[in-house]
Amino acid sequence: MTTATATTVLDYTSDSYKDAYSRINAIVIEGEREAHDNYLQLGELLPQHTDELVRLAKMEARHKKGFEACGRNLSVTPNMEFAQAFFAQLHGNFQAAAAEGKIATCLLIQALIIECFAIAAYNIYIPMADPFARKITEGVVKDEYTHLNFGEVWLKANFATVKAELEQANRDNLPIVWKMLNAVEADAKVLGMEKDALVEDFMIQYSGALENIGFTTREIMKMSVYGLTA
Ligand code: 6NA
Repeated sequence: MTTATATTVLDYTSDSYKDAYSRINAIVIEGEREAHDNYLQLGELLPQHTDELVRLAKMEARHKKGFEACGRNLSVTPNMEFAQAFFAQLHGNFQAAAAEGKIATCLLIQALIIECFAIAAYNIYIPMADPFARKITEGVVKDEYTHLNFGEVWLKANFATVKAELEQANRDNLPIVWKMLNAVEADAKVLGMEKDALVEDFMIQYSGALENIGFTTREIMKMSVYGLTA
């Protein structure tokens, strides 16, 4: 792979960059907004962890403010309708699971899938970002690892009872991630982010999380295949 620096390839003031940014920036703002709401909802489902989950929710609200500033800095208006449609399926599945009290499914969607998606996206974005957004995103990505860790710790502690539910939740939600990646492939490329790199980073984070929770390598292989059939 060639390693050109972002500043030599990307013009952050061009119409094409700003057009793509209006959707990608909206996705991260909406993602952080929904993550905030999801952690508050998880706090209601897990009364013994409410304080910690409220703290995680507040971090997400701060991230949202940071990414809103990134859009303003480039004079870009985020396309929030696009972003809401982008998250609609995962959002709907989280809401349905929360209504049924399916804590493991909620954690798989928010703390594993969405956090791994965010970590992959932010890791790939940082070297290509404008200097203002780079600083903000570097701060954010550190926090997302602690959110992933919350999910891993709880799911590991409850692994025996939630294993089958997690396998079903993976089957239902991993294909959605590939659809989401396809939907942003062209815009991500304009921002200097390659889909292959996003997929690779996501799978490294996600399979690592499944391993930490207690799944065997063979089980993780089987679970990963569900994404690929989307
Ligand atoms: C949502 C989160 O912080 C970030 C979404 C990025 C696409 O969990």
